[in-house]
Amino acid sequence: MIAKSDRQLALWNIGISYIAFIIGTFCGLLQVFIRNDKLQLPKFLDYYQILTAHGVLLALVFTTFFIFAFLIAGMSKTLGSFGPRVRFFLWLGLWVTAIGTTLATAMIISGEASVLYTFYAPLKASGWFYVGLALLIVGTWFTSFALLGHYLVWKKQNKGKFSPLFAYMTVATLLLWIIACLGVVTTVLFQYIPWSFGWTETINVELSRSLFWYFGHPLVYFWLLPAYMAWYVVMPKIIGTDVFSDSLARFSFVLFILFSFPVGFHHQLTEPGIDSFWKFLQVVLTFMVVVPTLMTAFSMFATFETSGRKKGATGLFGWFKKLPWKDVRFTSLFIAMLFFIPGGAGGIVNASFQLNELVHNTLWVVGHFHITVGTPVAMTFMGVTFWLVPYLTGRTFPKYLQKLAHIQIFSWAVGMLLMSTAQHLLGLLGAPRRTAYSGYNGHESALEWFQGILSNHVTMAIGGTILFFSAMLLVYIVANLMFVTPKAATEEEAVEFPIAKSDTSHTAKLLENWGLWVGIALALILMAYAMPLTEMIQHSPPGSRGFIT
Ligand code: HAS
Ligand code: CU
Repeated sequence: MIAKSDRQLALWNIGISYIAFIIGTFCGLLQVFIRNDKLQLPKFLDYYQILTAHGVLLALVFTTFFIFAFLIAGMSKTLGSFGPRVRFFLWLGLWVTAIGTTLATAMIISGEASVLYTFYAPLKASGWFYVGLALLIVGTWFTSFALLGHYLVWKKQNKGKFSPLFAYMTVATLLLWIIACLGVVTTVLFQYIPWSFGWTETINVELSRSLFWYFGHPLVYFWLLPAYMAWYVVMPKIIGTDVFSDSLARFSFVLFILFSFPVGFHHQLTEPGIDSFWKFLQVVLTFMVVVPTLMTAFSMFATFETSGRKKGATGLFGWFKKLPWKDVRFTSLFIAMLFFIPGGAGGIVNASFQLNELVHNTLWVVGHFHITVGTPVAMTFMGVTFWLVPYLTGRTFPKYLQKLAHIQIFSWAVGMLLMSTAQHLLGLLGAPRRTAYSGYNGHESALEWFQGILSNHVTMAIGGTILFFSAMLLVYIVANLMFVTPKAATEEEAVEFPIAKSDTSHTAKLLENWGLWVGIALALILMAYAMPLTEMIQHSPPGSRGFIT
């Protein structure tokens, strides 16, 4: 069991993440109904406001706080408890992030920041929204540097040793986050804040979007990598085996540091002002960043098979039956992985220069991110919640709650399957995203426009409703694990933090040479971005004064 103060830090982070989850999922429910023309919002709310709250609270706030809770608990678990200085900065980071979040959310709720979670210029929010975002990032930096400091102290005390796999992966994730934030911090501080407070009249739109996506793509891997940590480090322990290959796991994380950045243009393929050569280069590099995911998929199947064979499985697929299907910690992660197969495949479609023309700015993309971040990542976090919260509170996870957890996981899967399939199909048929009204094509409303069984806004709404039910069930489970279930009286009752053994005897020393990997990453960033960003500044058209919805 880790130190009490470390547990409190992690619990506060989880608590805030689930508050954001409650509000965010409620806005999601409103969303599918507005899309369906079934609901008139009260006068003081509008579509873009709700959509902004949904995206910011779930994609940015829920994920970030949950991720830091997981990393904090795991770093304390694998490297020992935090010293006073590290602990101070972890608390400071928590509060600064929370204040930034509150400020940004207040601006959204008061209708001063209906700019969606990508806050694309020329949409303009109140300056305080951007200040809130800046504080949010600064807060996460305090936390990130504190955790890196904790790692450095451990390194000093354990000269020549490999860091435990969990800590290694944490460092990789934090480096990715810090380098990614440089882009968004630059645009928020030097473009959005001066513009929104009226110190400058106009904004260079293309530059702001490019700096955003320089951040926005690695952001999706900042969500994904902690889920991969659970897959690589936690999953083998749950199914009774060791990490399949320590060096493969570490190398896949290194590849994410290298290739997550020089690819942001794959979100801007339809935008003018970027020479197609640079788009093409970044599209090619996007296909490079698929490699570490395929390595992960290989490694996972190998883990399942090794575990199954240990338990006596024979034949090609005999191991499948030996997996612990009744253990919700396993089932949640397994379903999460399954969703990533179509999710990632859709990503390949998006990233293909020509196919992107068809799907860009349609509901297809919304379908894509609900089966990447909305299921593989989110469901992995749910699976982690089921043991992390009772581990931190010292409470039990009784059988009846485990049953509910199974229902929660399955209902999320069913809801998401319906909603995202409908979204993908509607997108292919041309239903736009990021817009309240989709009744064009000669029809009065979207209801007349799409009449298929799956290509239907009603199917999407049914899926969304099931998801909301599932989300509330999850909140009920979390509240119980935090405050209600009995404290574990014996060792057996206590819930563990599952960490699998990882054999470092064949791992290359080079893998922990962070300077080298960050250096190569920076070189790739320069190669992909230096020229096009310079061109955007030199040949910028007159900037935009902005629009307020
Ligand atoms: Fe994405 C848009 C490309 C992964 C999240 N993505 C988004 C947005 C979000 C997001 C939030 O290139 C919307 C942003 C916005 O609001 O505008 N994405 C990719 C690619 C990958 C990818 C190439 N995305 C993710 C992950 C996310 C995420 C992960 C969150 C966690 N994405 C794009 C592109 C766009 C985009 C374009 C812009 C679209 C536009 O026009 O706006 C890759 O990382 C995916 C790699 C994964 C795989 C799948 C793994 C395969 C496995 C199969 C092995 C299994 C086997 C067994 C062989 C390639 C595991 C077979 C079994 C059977 C049952 C058949
Ligand atoms: Cu991307």
